[in-house]
Amino acid sequence: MAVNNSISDVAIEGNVALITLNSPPVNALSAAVRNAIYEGMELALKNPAVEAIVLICAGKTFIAGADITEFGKPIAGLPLAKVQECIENSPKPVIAAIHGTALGGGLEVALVCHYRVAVPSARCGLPEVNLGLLPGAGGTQRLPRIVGVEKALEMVTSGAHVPAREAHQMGLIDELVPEGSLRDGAIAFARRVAAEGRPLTKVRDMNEKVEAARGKPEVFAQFRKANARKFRGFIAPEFNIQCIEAAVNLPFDEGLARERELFVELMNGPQSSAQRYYFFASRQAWNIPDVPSDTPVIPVNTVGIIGAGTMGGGIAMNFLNAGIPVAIVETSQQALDRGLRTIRTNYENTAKKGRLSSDDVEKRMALLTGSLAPEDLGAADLLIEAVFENMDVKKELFSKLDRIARPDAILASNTSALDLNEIAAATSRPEAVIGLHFFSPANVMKLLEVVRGEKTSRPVVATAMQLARRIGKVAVLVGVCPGFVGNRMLAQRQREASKLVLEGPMPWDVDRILYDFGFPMGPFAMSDLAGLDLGWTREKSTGSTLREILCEMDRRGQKTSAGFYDYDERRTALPSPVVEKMIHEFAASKGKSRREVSDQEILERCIYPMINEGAKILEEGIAIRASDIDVVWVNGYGWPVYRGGPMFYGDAIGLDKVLAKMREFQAQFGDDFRPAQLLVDLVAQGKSFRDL
Ligand code: HSC
Repeated sequence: MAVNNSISDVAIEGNVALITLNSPPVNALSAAVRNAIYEGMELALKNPAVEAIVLICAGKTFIAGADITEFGKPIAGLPLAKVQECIENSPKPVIAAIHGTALGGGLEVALVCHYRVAVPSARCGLPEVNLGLLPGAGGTQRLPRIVGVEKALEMVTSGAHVPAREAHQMGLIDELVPEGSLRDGAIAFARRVAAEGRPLTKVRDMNEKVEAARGKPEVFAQFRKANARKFRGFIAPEFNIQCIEAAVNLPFDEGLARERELFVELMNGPQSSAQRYYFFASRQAWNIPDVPSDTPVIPVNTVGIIGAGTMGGGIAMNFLNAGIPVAIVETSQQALDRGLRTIRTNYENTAKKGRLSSDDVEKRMALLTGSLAPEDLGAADLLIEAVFENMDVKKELFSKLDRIARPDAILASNTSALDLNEIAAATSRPEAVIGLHFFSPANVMKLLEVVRGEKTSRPVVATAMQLARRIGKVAVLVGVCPGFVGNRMLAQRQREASKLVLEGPMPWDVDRILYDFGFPMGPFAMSDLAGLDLGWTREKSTGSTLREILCEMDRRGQKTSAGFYDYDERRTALPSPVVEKMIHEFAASKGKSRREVSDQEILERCIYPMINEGAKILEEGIAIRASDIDVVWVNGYGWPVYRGGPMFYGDAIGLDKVLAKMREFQAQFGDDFRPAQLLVDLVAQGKSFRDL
């Protein structure tokens, strides 16, 4: 007998009922899926021939969680809790058969099943924290009952996807079945459970592990302390911890009620709203309207990199990590040796931390070759230039690469600000030229700005985006303008920060406000880290900016233990009396009288011009959508994801308020604050960036 509708299929295989869910792309628990599970259960329970039930999914994954698109909308269909009760209280054993990922609500459904089997490639996790949430369907109460409090704390606050073998060792999975044999393996397991009359295990009744942790508040205190830096600014990790505490200290049903209460609070709060927005924004960024997914791509099997400096080396590591051979070219043997040595040292340091085997270090290094002859890059499919930022140098290099590279090769520049169209014009194949703006350190930072020149061909764009995915980057397609999206907006913040210290606040005041806002560090700490002498020379220094004066004083940033801050031997940044005095003198020499500037003004002066610049970027078509700008800022500049990104933040404040403040600042401080036409128009129409 078989019953099916478009979402699920119930097949009876002898004494086993197989409920197969089929709701692409990820079998999320939409109203239809919840209803389908319930109906499938009813059918299986009613059938006297059925002695055990298997819940399995078609497609690429087991249930990957609640349907996030339903959040914030009125509830339709059966509540998940009712579906879970039906499974957990079933008089016939229910077995979850897991492949792909059992995530969030998906794992919570598996946890109400009496047993769980999985293929080795499957992964389990409760990633709700990454959406600013907590597992709201009993996950925080059931997980610690199986894996213990420490592991549960780790899992719910990191959102990590635990591989099936590890989950099996933890007791989360009862049996691993061979890859590719999930259906048969699960049916065989179900038959055994039925034949042996194994108990209908309810995780909710397994109290041993939570009782063991009762009366030990220090476990939670230590966990909070150890992770304070990682959790800074986020609300969800703390709420997740409180739920595990509830699992330890309260009876199951009370713990469940506490979990639900905290879930609802998070769901209705601003952080989850921002993080859920970001989830979709980061996926949306891959869609390029005029470059559909069937656009032909150019095979990239080898990469050539020009420049073995910090940037070139970091870029090379991305490809080596993905198993793509890299040839790297430098101008002197010394620079080449240094570059290759740095790459090896980086890998060896990772190996020392246990995150890479020494075998893997050697495998990666074996894919790397160095040379002093650019001609050696003639066979590469993709050539990436990572030399210093000088237009003449880049143009000369590209014209040379044009002569060397294969006719079908892609020529990429890692420029962070220069005009890509001008660089492309130095070649006979501007359609093959693209910008790949990696962020430093290039082997660590997730963001890749893919810069589309006016002549870049669609296959070249499609190839760059696909390649970005292959090397694990978050790619955002941008157009050509000075600084592209990220650095162009950053310049606004830097300008205001520099102006502010001449008006009243000290660098550490400005930094504190931006740090408290959620950035990893403020603009002055960031400048100290990068080095104040980037592009500075003593010969050409005119002492006309704070930065130049600091460099002249040999305060060049962290590397000289002094910059805007003083640094102690542990690199702790300390407010500097020398700098304070120097700023007072400098401001006086410019005729600036100092005033009290409120924290609020510091924040608005730094952030609103960025939002405004984002609007100009959209107006000019440099970014495809406002959410792409947010993806750039979250991944490239440490914008706190719980604030969505600058454009989301602008919408959240209200664009009318941003505009009013920009006008007020314009009247007070001049045209640096001229509002973007798009901002003016959106406000006039009562719209937000999200409506675009
Ligand atoms: C949750 O489960 C809350 C629970 O605790 C229940 C609470 C009940 C509360 C009641 C109490 C009152 N929903 O990533 P991809 C889409 S929260 C909707 O590119 P991959 C995605 O947008 C959830 N859509 O694929 C994309 O759509 P597009 C916890 C979802 O192979 C497409 O699927 N779960 C969705 O690289 C493909 O996605 C998670 O956080 C969802 N849950 O990765 C897991 N998940 O094609 C979130 C995906 O139109 N998902 N989509 O762009 C993931 O991590 C990844 O998607 C996977 C697949 C690893 C599953």
